[in-house]
Amino acid sequence: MFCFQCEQTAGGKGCTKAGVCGKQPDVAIKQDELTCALVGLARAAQGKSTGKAADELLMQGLFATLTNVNFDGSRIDELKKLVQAEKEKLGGAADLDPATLWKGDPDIVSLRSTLLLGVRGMAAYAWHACVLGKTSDEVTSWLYKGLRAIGEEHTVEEWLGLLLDLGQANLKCMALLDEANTAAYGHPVPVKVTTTVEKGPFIVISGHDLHDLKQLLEQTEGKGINIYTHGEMLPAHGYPELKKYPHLKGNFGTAWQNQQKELDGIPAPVVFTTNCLMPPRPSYIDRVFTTDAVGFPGVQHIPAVNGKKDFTPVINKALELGGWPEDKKFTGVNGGSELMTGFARNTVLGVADKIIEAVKAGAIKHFFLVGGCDGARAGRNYYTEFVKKAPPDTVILTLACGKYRFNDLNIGEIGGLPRIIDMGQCNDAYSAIQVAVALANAFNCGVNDLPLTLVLSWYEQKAVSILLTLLSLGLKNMYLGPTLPAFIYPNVLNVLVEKFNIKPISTPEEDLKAILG
Ligand code: FS2
Ligand code: SF4
Repeated sequence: MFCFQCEQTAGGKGCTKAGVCGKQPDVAIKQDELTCALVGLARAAQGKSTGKAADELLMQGLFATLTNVNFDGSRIDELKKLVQAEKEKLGGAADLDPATLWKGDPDIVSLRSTLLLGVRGMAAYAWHACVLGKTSDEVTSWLYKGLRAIGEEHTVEEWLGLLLDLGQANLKCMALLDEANTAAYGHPVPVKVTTTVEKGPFIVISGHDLHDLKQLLEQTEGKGINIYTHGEMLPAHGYPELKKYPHLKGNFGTAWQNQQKELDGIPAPVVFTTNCLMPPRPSYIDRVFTTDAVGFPGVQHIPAVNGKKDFTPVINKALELGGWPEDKKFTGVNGGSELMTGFARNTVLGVADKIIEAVKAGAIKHFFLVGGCDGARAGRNYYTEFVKKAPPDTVILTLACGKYRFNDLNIGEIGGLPRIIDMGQCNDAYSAIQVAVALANAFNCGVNDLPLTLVLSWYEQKAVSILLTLLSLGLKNMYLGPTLPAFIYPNVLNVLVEKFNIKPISTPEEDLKAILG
């Protein structure tokens, strides 16, 4: 096997014996075969109009290969068979040879891999929009185009062009998902979320899929079961059409890498709707359920039948386990017991006047977007320290699961706005981009001229697609950590440094000094 797609890859180079994530070599090889079959499907689709079945399979097949999504070899095989059947319907084409997927001239391998990983990330977002009935020909056809490109020869310049094109396509994809989420559930509003779990039966739901949460809320209504979000599901509390359910009570746990400790022994089932699933320990594997692209051998899967999911097995498990006999208090990683979320673009732009005024009056000197993924690496406390050490006249915008490092901190307010502004999940980077563009317009400058610095943390492939979007928008001077991606080889990194002045994070003190002068 060979896999170097995530931040925790072995030795910072690549997993070759087994995944640090727990992915077994046979599954890694099957995922490569699935990827190559998807390239075949994309080839067969060239110049033809594809149907819903092929398009959805393309998204699901790519989604299943993301880090911490599907560890179940039989499900990967099943997907591959379906892909091959769709390919034949389109007249057939040769698959890519799996032996060539990660091999060749190092610069080309680096560029091609970055494109593939970006396509994987974008497919996940496209799928979330798709389950809410929103698709875009432009977005879907870019997924086919990206996959075809992986099986073609290109010059370095052409690869770089493809990466930036993907960034633009992913911006459209995130816009589509934003439209899907807000059309279905309304615009998020600021909300305080408790970390206390009330006594009695409950269900924990993790991942990014709001549609799954909605179905679970409907099916548990009036059954005496409370629902708690976990990980990237936290921002769901801000959506009016989800928060209206009184049994959506709070948030349990912190970011994904802590799940094996946090889920051990809880008297409740846990549903994983997307990444990030870690191999469940024997002590709680019988309480874990997966849906959608997620899978793990021996874990019960809730399938979608015509888009509908029947969560009865999860509900029965919650009733059987019964929850805790008393309310149970938990805290975030810094000891706080309340998490604030719901500051998506509509809310922030709604107070844009106030923000602009505060900047003009000097009350806000600088904005930081401290966002991205969390992970297990010790160096990730950089982000906690960065937020703690940021001067009181600065505002921290945040999104994705990396925020669990600091989202329970109370670092005060400026002009009635909290200094930590949680804009949502990783895909809500779209919201942050909209806010940055609006601020740039208000100040009559470019986004790079704003008093705004992006301090990003990455872990998996959705972060890759977002990074490409930010580059395609011409954003410069971003800080990236905790380490640079293994698939960005030195020559490619040089290009990114030259063109975009991307910097690896150093220490919070040094970086703050360099940014604020
Ligand atoms: Fe976090 Fe994991 Fe959001 Fe990533 S929960 S690292 O998949 O997509 O962020
Ligand atoms: Fe290794 Fe990450 Fe790939 Fe898992 S997803 S096999 S940890 S590089």
